[in-house]
Amino acid sequence: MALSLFNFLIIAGLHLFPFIEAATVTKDFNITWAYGNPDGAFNRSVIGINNQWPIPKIEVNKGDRVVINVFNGLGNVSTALHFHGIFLRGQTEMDGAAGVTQCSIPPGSSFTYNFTVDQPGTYWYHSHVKAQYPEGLRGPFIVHDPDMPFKDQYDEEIVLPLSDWYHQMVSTTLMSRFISFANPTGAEPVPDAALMNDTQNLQIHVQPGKTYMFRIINMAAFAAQYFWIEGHTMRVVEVDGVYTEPAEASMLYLTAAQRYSVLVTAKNETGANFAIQGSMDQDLFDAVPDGLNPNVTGWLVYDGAKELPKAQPLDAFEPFDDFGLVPQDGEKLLDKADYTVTLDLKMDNLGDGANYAFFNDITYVVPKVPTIYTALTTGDLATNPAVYGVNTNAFILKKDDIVDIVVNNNDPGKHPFHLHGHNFQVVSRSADEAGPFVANASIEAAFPSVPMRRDTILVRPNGNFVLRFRADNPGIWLFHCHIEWHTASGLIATMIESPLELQSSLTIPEDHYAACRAAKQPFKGNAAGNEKDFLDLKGANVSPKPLPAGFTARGIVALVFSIISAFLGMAAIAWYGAQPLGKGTEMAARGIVAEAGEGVGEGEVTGTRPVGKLE
Ligand SMILES: *[C@@H]1O[C@H](CO)[C@@H](O)[C@H](O)[C@H]1NC(C)=O
Ligand SMILES: *[C@@H]1O[C@H](CO)[C@@H](O)[C@H](O)[C@H]1NC(C)=O
Ligand SMILES: *[C@@H]1O[C@H](CO)[C@@H](O)[C@H](O)[C@H]1NC(C)=O
Ligand SMILES: *[C@@H]1O[C@H](CO)[C@@H](O)[C@H](O)[C@H]1NC(C)=O
Ligand SMILES: *[C@@H]1O[C@H](CO)[C@@H](O)[C@H](O)[C@H]1NC(C)=O
Ligand SMILES: *[C@@H]1O[C@H](CO)[C@@H](O)[C@H](O)[C@H]1NC(C)=O
Ligand SMILES: *[C@@H]1O[C@H](CO)[C@@H](O)[C@H](O)[C@H]1NC(C)=O
Ligand SMILES: *[C@@H]1O[C@H](CO)[C@@H](O)[C@H](O)[C@H]1NC(C)=O
Ligand SMILES: [Cu+2]
Repeated sequence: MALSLFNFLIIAGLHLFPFIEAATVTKDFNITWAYGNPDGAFNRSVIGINNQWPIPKIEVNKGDRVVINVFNGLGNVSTALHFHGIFLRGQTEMDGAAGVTQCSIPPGSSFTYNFTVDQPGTYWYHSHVKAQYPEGLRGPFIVHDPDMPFKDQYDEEIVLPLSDWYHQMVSTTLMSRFISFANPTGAEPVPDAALMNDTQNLQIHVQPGKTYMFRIINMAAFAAQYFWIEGHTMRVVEVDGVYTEPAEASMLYLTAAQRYSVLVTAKNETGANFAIQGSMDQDLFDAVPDGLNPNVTGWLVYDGAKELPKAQPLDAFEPFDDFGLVPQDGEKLLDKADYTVTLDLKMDNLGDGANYAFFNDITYVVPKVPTIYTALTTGDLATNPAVYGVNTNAFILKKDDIVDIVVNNNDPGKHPFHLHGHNFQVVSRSADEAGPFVANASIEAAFPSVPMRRDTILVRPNGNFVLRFRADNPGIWLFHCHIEWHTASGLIATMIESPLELQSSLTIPEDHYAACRAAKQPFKGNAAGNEKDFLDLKGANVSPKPLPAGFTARGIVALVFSIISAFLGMAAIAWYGAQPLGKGTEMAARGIVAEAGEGVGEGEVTGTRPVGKLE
């Protein structure tokens, strides 16, 4: 009786409200190399889709099913797509994190992402293979909502992605320079330009008196941007997919991966046009190269015949503080945490002389077996973090526990952290230089009663934050810095949420395993691929060994400097001798590097890298 009444209601509902029936949005994406020159200064290879770059915006309605048939047409590199901010409830295998929720898709292979979207808002999608999205494989992912609470308050919407941009290849050239004994301080490559909608000098034509909703997305590899529109104020109504009580802002600060929707009402007069300015946060850059233009300028154009004014110089940036935003749904501060994950962040050198990023003294190294497959194939031991390997920073979350993630930033840099599979309440965030978070009654009493929720949050230099969420989405979810350089140098932890439930609820589509087979990657057993003894991690992927005691970054700099002068010396000899580097010179180079290697961490600097470059 109850069941048939229920069925009746469902059927009646579908008939009465046919428009609530969800659609399936299908895309065929051939991921291919293309060319791009978005700042007009350098034409480079970029990663496009169907031979086009910029890649298409994905637009769906809340409730839709999304089917993306990916073919890796790149020929020389593997790939995978992640849908940033989409919860994928019950669909963790579609999260696209290579080495975590799937094997990366090798050239010539296909892979179908197939998932439903039950949340509205502004998101983006991007490659989640090491350092690949900065080559251009990133674009907006917009989820429209018929019940959008502010829909009567604006006339049109405009998707406005911001980004930084590099001229050199990020995943190859710049990455090998970044994680290198020749860069012991870990200085990140500085972008060559800032972009707005993957171009510069963008003109947005507006009509007097109309209100526009701008969906602003920072798709950067590295740089946060300040963003403002001269002569106009913005009303923030969404932050990372969460509607907010409207909040006035004259300037935003968007870290890599953050999004805001803002309402902007056009003036009634058409007498002038106004600069829209994005400006990269140069605090992030160790050294600002001469001639760098950190800005990207566009215009709100009221009258195409009038001038496009230059942006006014500013003495200081005073962005809106996101911490005070109040979610429109009024979700209250969750109860005190059942489980706290404390992550102490530092940057340091390892025995290969390169600089790495660490949580709790462990730098992330992608496991041999993607973590999801370890969770599915290690039986009851899937609740033991050891099976996921020593370099994955694995934390096991229990079903429906309230979880706090505390990050203590023991580094003078700013880092934007992102959690997959969830958004989180930001219950505490310190100022610069506050040191580690220490709980006490007064600080807990000061937690906001309705905290801001979002999926990407900045931790300030030598500061801390506390994030809170309910572990109600069984899955494998990364928590990582969204500066792609730091993701690559290991600033990642893995949240293993309800692994036993995953074992009974997940079905992995056959093409996921086919990608592993094509990539010759194991998909059973612990992180090392051991299918018999799950606690035996022999052969697992691990980080380089630590530096011997007493070695410092400063020591490495001195060492590297002496090696470089030796190379320069040899190059000069070769040059004056009008000879290419001959066998003798190369042997000499090997000798010098091997000598250096003995100093740095048990001969781990073997000279293969520097000599390889000479050859
Ligand atoms: C970039 O160079 C390629 C190869 O030379 C050329 O085919 C393409 O048209 C150029 N693209 C742009 C955007 O300038
Ligand atoms: C994908 O694009 C590449 C390069 O243009 C082409 O060689 C390949 O046939 C395409 N594959 C599919 C499945 O469309
Ligand atoms: C792959 O091919 C692209 C386009 O030809 C090239 O720019 C890139 O350097 C290659 N990458 C690797 C890892 O070989
Ligand atoms: C997507 O998943 C749904 C639900 O599992 C299934 O019915 C459908 O056939 C799948 N579509 C494709 C193209 O794989
Ligand atoms: C941004 O660029 C896309 C093409 O890549 C275009 O369709 C869209 O209209 C542009 N947006 C704005 C605000 O100009
Ligand atoms: C523009 O004109 C409308 C209608 O006359 C008025 O309500 C509104 O306040 C004006 N806006 C501004 C910014 O002056
Ligand atoms: C970048 O923009 C800011 C704000 O408009 C301005 O103060 C600064 O001088 C600009 N920098 C350059 C190099 O143009
Ligand atoms: C509690 O912590 C806050 C923030 O660190 C600090 O300012 C305050 O002095 C502490 N209060 C007590 C009673 O320890
Ligand atoms: Cu970082």
